[in-house]
Parts: sequence; C-alpha cells; structure tokens
Amino acid sequence: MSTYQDTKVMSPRQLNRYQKDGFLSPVKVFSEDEARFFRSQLEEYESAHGSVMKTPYRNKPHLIFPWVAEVIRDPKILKIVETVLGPNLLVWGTNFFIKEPNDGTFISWHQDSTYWGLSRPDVLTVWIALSPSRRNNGAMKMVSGSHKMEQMPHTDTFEAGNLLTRGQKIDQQVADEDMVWIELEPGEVSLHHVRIIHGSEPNTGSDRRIGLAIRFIPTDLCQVNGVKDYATLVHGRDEYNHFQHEPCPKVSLGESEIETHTRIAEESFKLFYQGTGREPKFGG
Ligand SMILES: O=C(O)CCC(=O)C(=O)O
Repeated sequence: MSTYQDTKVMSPRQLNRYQKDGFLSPVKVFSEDEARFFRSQLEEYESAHGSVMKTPYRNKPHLIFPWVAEVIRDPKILKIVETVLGPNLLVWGTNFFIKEPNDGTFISWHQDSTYWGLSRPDVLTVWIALSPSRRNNGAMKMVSGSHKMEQMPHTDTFEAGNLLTRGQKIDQQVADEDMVWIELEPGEVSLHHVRIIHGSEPNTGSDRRIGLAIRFIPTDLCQVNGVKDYATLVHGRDEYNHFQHEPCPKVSLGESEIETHTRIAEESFKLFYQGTGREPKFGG
C-alpha cells in the first residue's frame, strides 16, 4: 500500500516549530492516491452498511479495519512521531472525525487532555486528511502556543451537533486574532499537542470533511483515572506494561475483531463519560 517514498524524519526546524506552537501543519505524508485509497476503504464500508460511519466504529477503528491498523503503523508517520516522543510508542486511540456538508456538526474549543487521564501531557495527535479540510468545510483551528498553559477548566455542554463526547468547552473566549487555520489537502497531516486549544466549525462546503486522528504516547505513560486502559504497541519495546496491549485485526469486521473492539471501546467510553452520571452511548 505504501508507495509514497518520501520517508523522512522531522527536521530540527519543524521540531522547534512544533515545540513552540504546539502544532505543525501541513506535513505531506501520503500521496493523493494513498489518501484516495483510504477514503475509498471508508466509503466502501459505508455503502455496504447503507449509512455513514457512526459510533461505535468512529472510535478505535484500528481494532476493526486492517487498513486503519496499517495506517497507524506507517513508517513515515512513525518516523515523525519518534522524533517528538522517542522510539517506544503506543497508539492510545484513533478517531474518525467526519462532517457531512451542512450537517451542522462542530467541535468546541477544548484541550484533548481534559478527560483522558494520561499521566503526562506527552501525547501527540497525527490528524490525517482523507478529504480536503478547509475553512469552508470545517477545518480545525488552533491557538498557537496554548499547549504551554496548564490544564484549563472546561464545561460539559452535551450540546447537539458537538462531536466531542461531552461537548466540553473551555471556559474562556478565544479571540479571532489568536487562532490559526489548519487547512489540509488529502494525504497531508497536522500534528497537535494534547494541551493545545483547538476546535472546528460546521462544514458549509459541498464535500465531506474526513479526518482520521491517531493518538500516540510513549510507553512510560499510564492511565491515572482508575479504569482499565488499552493501547497498541506500534514501535520499539514496552518495558512498562501500563496498558493492556491490543491485537491487530486480521479481517475487516470479523467476529473476533468485533468482540475485541466492543470490549475495548466500551472501556474507553467509560473513561470519557466518567463522573458525568450519564450512560455511555455505544451505538449509532
Ligand atoms: O476534527 C476536528 O475538527 C477536531 C478533531 C480534534 O479535536 C482532535 O483530533 O483532537
């Protein structure tokens, strides 16, 4: 599948920028053909099931679709992530973020770190564009340098259309002049730090906006919120075993893959809903 030969480590300049701004974008990782292939895999699943991809498979799709399991192990991505987090790497989560034209869905201003319960803010998201992601169709926006702030208070809104589990949003306003648009073409990725303040508006364009977010952590991190937590070892060695290791799916939507995904995704939803008094919503 990997045909794009531009395997490279992040340059020192790019690393400096990531460390200073808390994000780096755009980074060309996949060719347009590869991005088209990924999108076609997603859309074949959707055609076969007669509906757009929904929960539960938007969460941790790397446990159910072999093509996603391959993407999270892509050497080009791992080289970049290794430069930031070191050689021993787990994937803690994956998410499809899909906005249909004019469906009104959005993401409120938030820091990812708020409810994840990870012991240190050394978490890097690689967000891969499978469609164009531009201002008019709901591209992400980030507040440069905000990753250097502490964890900020958030309010859970549970508002309709908000793609975050709790609809959580930071309690303070973000000024227009402080935000940077993260516009991407298919095959490009952005990187962001777990404390960066970010969000996105509804898609008012004519094409879908499709992103696949991969959450990388070094193996020495642990889950501090008292739940059983899982992750996939994608590079190096895990000498800590703080997370239960996830298996790699062999076939798409196989019986054992569905069983594994259900069991693990349910645990992760418990974490996301912890303390809300609400029942996790696993279904469509
Ligand atoms: O896809 C989006 O618009 C936002 C995604 C996001 O919040 C994330 O990947 O952390």
